[in-house]
Amino acid sequence: MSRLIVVSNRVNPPADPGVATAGGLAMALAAALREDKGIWFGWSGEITEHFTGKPSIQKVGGVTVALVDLEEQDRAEYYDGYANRTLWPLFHYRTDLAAYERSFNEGYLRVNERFAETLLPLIRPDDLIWVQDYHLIPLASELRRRGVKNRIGFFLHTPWPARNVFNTLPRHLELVESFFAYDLIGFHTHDYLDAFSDYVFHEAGGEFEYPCARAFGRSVQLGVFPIGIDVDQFRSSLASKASLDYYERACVSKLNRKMLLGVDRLDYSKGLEERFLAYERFLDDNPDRAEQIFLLQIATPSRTGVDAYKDLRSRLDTISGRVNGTHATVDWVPLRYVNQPYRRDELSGIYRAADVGLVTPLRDGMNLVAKEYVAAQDEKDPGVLILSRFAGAAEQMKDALIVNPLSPEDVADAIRRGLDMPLSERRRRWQSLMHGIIKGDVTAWRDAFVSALRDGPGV
Ligand code: ADQ
Repeated sequence: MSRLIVVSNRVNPPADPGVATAGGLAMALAAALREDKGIWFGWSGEITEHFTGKPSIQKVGGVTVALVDLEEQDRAEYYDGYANRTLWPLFHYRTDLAAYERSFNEGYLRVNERFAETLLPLIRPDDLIWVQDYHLIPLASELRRRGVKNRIGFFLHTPWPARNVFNTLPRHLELVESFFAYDLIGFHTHDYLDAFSDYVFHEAGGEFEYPCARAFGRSVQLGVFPIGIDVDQFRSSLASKASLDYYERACVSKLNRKMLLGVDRLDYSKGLEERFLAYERFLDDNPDRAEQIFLLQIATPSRTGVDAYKDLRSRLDTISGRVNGTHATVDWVPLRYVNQPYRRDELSGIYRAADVGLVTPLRDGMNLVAKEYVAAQDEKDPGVLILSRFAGAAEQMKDALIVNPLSPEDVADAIRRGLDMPLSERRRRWQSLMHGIIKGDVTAWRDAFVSALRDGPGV
């Protein structure tokens, strides 16, 4: 039986597979690797003076992980540079924030070569290789250059942007050409797949005949594999002590008010600023709701070394200060803005206590918070999900209240509708959303991708 080799920028199998603090993605990949006796390969997060090309191999939670250290220049150019300051903003339509520096591109290609070099001796002839995300797009072409004939798949966790956004990237054609060294490319949504094939047709002179794109004299299979959450693990975490404690703390602190909830990494793609402004608009326009509601926004800082993230944080501090300064009373804080990180089992209790989940990214590959919010609800009295049309999740979660996050009025209307929604409608919408979440859980996602990679397009 073939082994699975997962390659990602960072490697994070849960140390204890029974504890529900790790992400669903890490749990699902780790489970597959344990079953297949596979390997999870990636950057250790450590910096070394001189790159050695020798991985350190260890077992974590029953999974074999192979880690490689990088040099400081690699971290600066590949990770902070091309991944976080070029591709991330570009793939989220923020060309205004994208830095197009040649050294970043050189660092990106160098690290992909280094990954290939270090991984090569670990590969057996019938292994399946599954590469995760935008950090490692050129990895397959580097492996092919070194003679690897194995089936290699790639999954993109972010959106794939429209052609006229993507082609603002210098050397965009080269990056797309490197995709054609894969056997299979997976996207979260049809929209991203269409945008990719549109690029192949118009910019690369290729063609797309379902399920294969052809260009550069090669062919690659494309597929839509919407990621889900680990529903069973998530639902069972609701019975944990941490979850019950946080549920109770949140309920007690509500003081019979309705709670709106946002949970995000502090990232400009998540639409936090626009969400605060929409909430401010709601408070301005609905003075009769004062003291009856509050918004709890949990936004844990990420990529704190990048200027755009520091700027965002200071703008959010300003808006939240203004909202509370204008609207708060002696015993009511309308916006509770929290930067502290929470564990997943703690979060599940907080989700359950929320009457409205506000998930309004400006762009998001999928957005798992939307699915976790729904999965955490009490089926007898579920809350309402407000979801941005620009999250990949909106392609599946049509029974959420779908909004345009750029329109404060649109979001404010949905808040009003969510707060007033009758129980029968909340239950009907929740049942339909929950059905989709169970059917498309993270195991279904992983199995669908791995079988498609193993079996090929069958044409
Ligand atoms: P992220 O951008 O990190 O992931 P998302 O899918 O929303 O976005 O969250 C991933 C996980 O992080 C969730 O399990 C969530 O519980 C957790 N998380 C988010 N904010 C948190 C917080 N403040 N505190 C604690 N935990 C938090 C990328 C893409 C997404 C895509 C995923 C998976 O950007 O679009 O859905 O990968 O493919």
